[in-house]
Amino acid sequence: MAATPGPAVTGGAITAGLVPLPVFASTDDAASFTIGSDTAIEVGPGDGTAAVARDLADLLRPPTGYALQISTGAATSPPKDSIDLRLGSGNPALGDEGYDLTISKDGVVLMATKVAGLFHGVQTIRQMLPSAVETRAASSTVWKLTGGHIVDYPRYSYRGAMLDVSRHFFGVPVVERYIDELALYKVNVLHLHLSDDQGWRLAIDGWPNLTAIGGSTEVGGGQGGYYTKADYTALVQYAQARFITVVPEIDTPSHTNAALASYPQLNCNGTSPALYTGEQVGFSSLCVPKAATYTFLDDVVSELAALTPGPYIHLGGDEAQSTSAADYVTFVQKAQAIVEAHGKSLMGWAEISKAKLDQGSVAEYWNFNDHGRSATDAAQQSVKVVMAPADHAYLDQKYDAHTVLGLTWAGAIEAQDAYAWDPLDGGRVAESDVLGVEAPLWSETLHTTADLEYLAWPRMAGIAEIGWSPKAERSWPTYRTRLAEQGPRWTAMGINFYRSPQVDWTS
Ligand code: TNX
Repeated sequence: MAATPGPAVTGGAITAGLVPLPVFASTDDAASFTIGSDTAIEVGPGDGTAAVARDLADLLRPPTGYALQISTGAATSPPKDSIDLRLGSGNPALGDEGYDLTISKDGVVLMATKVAGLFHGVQTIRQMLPSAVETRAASSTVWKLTGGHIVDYPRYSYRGAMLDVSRHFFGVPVVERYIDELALYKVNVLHLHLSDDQGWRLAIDGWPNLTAIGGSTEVGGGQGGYYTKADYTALVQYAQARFITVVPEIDTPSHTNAALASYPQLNCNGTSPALYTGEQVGFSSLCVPKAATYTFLDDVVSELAALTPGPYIHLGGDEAQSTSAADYVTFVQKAQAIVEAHGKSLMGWAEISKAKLDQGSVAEYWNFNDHGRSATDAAQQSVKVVMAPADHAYLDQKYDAHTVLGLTWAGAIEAQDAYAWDPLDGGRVAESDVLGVEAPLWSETLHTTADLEYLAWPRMAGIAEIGWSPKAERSWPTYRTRLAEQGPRWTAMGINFYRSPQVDWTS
């Protein structure tokens, strides 16, 4: 059975519950495989492969009641009542994150070039199983997988979710839960917005007031909070185990009131402002001419770089309305040099393209009111762009006029609005300029996990598919039916998702 270009998006049973849509898929209606108590998980050699096999066994154990045995070493070929996970398919198209999945009556063979591909392939298997697989209680479901073949790999290497933990603080367990949810949709970046006017959320050695003062409140005047270095490291590792890279953001030179309130020397007049718990921003700025500013930034970036295995340090750069244009450019170039001196690349909101950027820096486009100008400016400097246009990708905007949570400045964003766009729309940038996509979830109006989930799902799934699936294969009508299948899955996972009236949820 050969893989045919383009999945059977409407009738192909194998893709019916899959988000994101795979690159190639073919259904074999005559074949299916049912996981039973005797099914073995066989795992080939390679660092990290056994951990993915354990993830699969751990997922299956509670709902199936089966303690599936994992055997290492040579896989039986062809499989015999087994799920085989192995590295080395020989197909270069798979790249670092792709996988090749075959389901026949005898079993499942999942192959990938890298362990990340095996992990993503397991997420596909997960979505092909009945939604009861997500419950933690045993059920008598038949654990049947549709037969067929999938060859799959991402369009973009950066498929991000941003979470604002500054406006309202979210502790480690809340973020870990979100990481688990994101992994199911093959999202591979978690961008943490760790500081803003309303709160500083990461302990930095030598600068204790950042958290003691700057972390002590949040929007609305609540108690705030912050991550210790151990907390942050735990998040980084939790994400890493799910093939998600953390991109930490310290927003500068504006959005810095929490830092300015913590240390008077960071202010041009040497005096700290009061803490701020409102929602309006754009009034604060680090003191660009002062040496103390760069001592501070260097210490912060140095610690962030040491704690962060990923390649990017995000230094914000948005809405610097209280920084002069000349100071802004000076600041971004100094900040870029500091990040590079610590072995990382600068990422920033696309306003940073006003400065001279180095290749390897990344601009994140959000402000659709500039009609793509800032993205184009970045691309013209040979800087890659992450597309997060606020009118499609901002998960903090209301779904419609009745949504209680969220803001409205970028317009209402329904499930279809979050999905039916493409990074290349408007011709702002070329495909080769685009590193990927991201969906930011700002937290001015969010307090709980339930709030966060309500705004994230289903829209986050749409952005995840835009980042992964081939442009030519995507369409709202077919996505809509696959999205509907996520409803029972999210219910089984206890996710408080928004039941968009645009989708015929299957329950
Ligand atoms: C704009 S987008 C901001 C954030 C707000 C958000 C609310 C961007 C780079 N800055 O400070 O939280 O709007 O939607």
